[in-house]
Amino acid sequence: MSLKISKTEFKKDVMDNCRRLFRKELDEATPQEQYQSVSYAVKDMIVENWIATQKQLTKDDPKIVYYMSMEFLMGRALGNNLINMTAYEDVKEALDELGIDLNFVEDQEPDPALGNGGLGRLAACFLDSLASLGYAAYGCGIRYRYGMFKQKIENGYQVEKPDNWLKYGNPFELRRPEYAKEIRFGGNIRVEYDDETGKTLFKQENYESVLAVPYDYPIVGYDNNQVNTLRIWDAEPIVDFQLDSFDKGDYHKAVEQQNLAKTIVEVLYPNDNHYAGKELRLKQQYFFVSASLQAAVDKYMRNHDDIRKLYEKATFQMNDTHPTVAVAELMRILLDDYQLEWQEAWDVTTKACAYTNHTIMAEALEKWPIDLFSRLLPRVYQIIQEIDRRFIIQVEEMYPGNEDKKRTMGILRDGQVRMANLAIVAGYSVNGVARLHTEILKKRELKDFYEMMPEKFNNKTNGITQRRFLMHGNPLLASWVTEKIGTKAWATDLSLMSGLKKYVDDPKAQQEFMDIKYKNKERLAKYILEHNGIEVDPRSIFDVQVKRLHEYKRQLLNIMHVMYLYNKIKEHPELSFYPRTFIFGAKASAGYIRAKEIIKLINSVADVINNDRSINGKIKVVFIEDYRVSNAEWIFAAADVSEQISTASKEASGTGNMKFMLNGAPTLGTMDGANVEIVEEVGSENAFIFGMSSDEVMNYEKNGGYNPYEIYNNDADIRRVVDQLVDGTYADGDTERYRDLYNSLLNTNCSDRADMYFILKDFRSYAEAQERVEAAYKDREGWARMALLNTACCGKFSSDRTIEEYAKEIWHLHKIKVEA
Ligand code: Z15
Repeated sequence: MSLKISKTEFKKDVMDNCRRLFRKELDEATPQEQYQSVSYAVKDMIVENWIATQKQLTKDDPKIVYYMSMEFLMGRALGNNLINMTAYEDVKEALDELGIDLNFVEDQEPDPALGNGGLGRLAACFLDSLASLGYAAYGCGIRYRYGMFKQKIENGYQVEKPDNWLKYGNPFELRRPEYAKEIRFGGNIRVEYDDETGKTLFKQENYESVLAVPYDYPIVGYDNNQVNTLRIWDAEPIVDFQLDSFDKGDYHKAVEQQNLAKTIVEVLYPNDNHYAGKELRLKQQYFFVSASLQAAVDKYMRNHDDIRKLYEKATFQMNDTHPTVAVAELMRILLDDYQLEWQEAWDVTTKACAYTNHTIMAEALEKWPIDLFSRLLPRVYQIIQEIDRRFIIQVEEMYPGNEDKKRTMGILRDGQVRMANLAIVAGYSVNGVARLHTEILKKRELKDFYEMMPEKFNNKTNGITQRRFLMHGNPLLASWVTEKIGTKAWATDLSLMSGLKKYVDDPKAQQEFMDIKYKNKERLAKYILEHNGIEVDPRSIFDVQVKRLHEYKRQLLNIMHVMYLYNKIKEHPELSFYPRTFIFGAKASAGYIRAKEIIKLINSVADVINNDRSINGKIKVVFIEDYRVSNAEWIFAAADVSEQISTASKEASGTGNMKFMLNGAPTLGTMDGANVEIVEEVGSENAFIFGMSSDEVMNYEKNGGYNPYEIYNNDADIRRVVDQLVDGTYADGDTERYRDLYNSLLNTNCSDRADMYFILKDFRSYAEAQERVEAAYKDREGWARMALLNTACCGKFSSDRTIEEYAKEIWHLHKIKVEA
């Protein structure tokens, strides 16, 4: 497609925008104003295709998937849109002619960060693939006023700053007040009997309500004229809108509703893999779910007449348990607004809702206290009671007298509403996100459900979009791949990367590949110098762990291994050691104290080691501030080693692992999540695998853990590192600063199990794997071959493959074709 209009016209659009919006010539405009002027010109081009897509949808009337998610971690839109419009080069040239650097302009866009980590970024990759593959899809979510916090590192500690991403407005969004919906909270339900129809009516009274107003964002498909929609909801107070007449002029109520509207979409909860049980969070969930379902049902009813067949044209994918109140809300709409009988409504709901599980971490499971839930959502709660009642009867029929089954599978138990159980009972599909994860769900976590309804369970191994994480993030490697395999078609068919296999032993190709890696390392080194003031050597091994900070992901294992290496170099300066740069990037949830201690530890170790002239720069440690989608693109491109070292069984899939692989960084990791499948694709000789297996971990857990003192007492190197947490080495003599971390490993004064995440248990095995990395890196051809093979074997991990599987096996969608 490339640029739809001439370069001259595009330039004129940009200049006109600048005049109209800011009353300035381009060269007088601030960088932010330039960014806006360019983005509005790009949006104008997108809008043509957006309209064409809507027309095509009306014409074809295909089944639509609604991807319901509390999080969409989109990252910057401008560059990505240009890539998918195949207009990136043309626009770059046009701007060059105006004396403007596209990269600089891109850098002015705040990262839309309406997500925490893996789950939110997965949703964003899925939207990209859905549009690129020609499927009709809406993303449904919340337009948080503040997204994921900005991370500052002050004196080694994480400090959170608000992310005011809408400060200058967003050129790509479109407010759609005509589709606003009313959302009701609280109050009571009055039961009315309608003499005429003989039906029982449920009327909510004394409720508070807000107006949900949608904002649409274009999701540009790759080179196919298709533009899908991400619809995220803002909350506004209802001014005189359907307020019962006696409420009119009720000042208190007006203020209340104003406050509710303001607070509800104020901020994204910064927890990843952790449930906090806050009432406001439940309000957020119901708010966007109810609005999205009302909109979907309205849309359907505009050109169909039988609500009983809704499932033929709409399917709702619930991204984790966060939107699973959808099940009951859809029932409510069908029962109360459309007057269906229970069985009819249930039939529609259970054919339209599907659930993805993303974790087995117990602390992530959503279980709402019944009193809170029923107070906030009285009618929805009644419906859940009825779903549970009927389900328990079914369980009793299948397993007469078996109380255990009811205890594990019941929805309402111990004063709680268990959202996962609700999703499984009502969903027609339950999927895990990597093969190992799905097996663990079937064999352990959800065993009883699997035995009762095996047909619902399936696996969909995660994937990532090569458009953002190779084409945009690593343009050098992208062009090289195109040249080598002789086609750009890998942009929508990543399996073509296997065409690189014939070059893995070709010295020239190896050299070119490593030269590109080197250039990307220089680019990152420059970024690190500018942002951290630390000088790193691009010739050293870039060993990278970037992901949310969580104990199960074991950043602590990584940094303790750095401490171990440092001890070794200090003690044996004569030993050969290949220079390494250990790069970390991670946000800790604001209230996760231990995670924050680990960030401080990493920065303290960095301080000590980076300033020790005696080790000749053999080790550098860098903590990249504010790890986010935009700098992630550069980090993956520059990585030599991909650290994927979670305690086996804990990381459901991981997706960073795939982004590293795509960019030619071998995995140093445990047999966890999708690592298992990465190793299967690339071969175990092209990865560095270590540590306990998931079965070993789960067996220890069953038996109450292990005794870390056996390791502490018998391994002097490990003991020394553990002791250094409390001897002041990395705390200016303070022996207490890391006492909690020390305790977490050895269990003095600690409520948890000792070393819950098996850090000491896996330490030796990890250190040995790290030695294998060093040896392998020293063999330059061997390393080039291995790195190249990782890129060559990454085909399976495109989100295009994942989405094709969802579309065929769960959603049953057909493609549309949008003409230019
Ligand atoms: C999150 O980022 C993930 C799971 C969750 O339950 C929540 Cl609340 C947040 C992650 C998994 O930890 C990760 O392994 C997986 O790759 C990702 O979801 C996408 O499936």
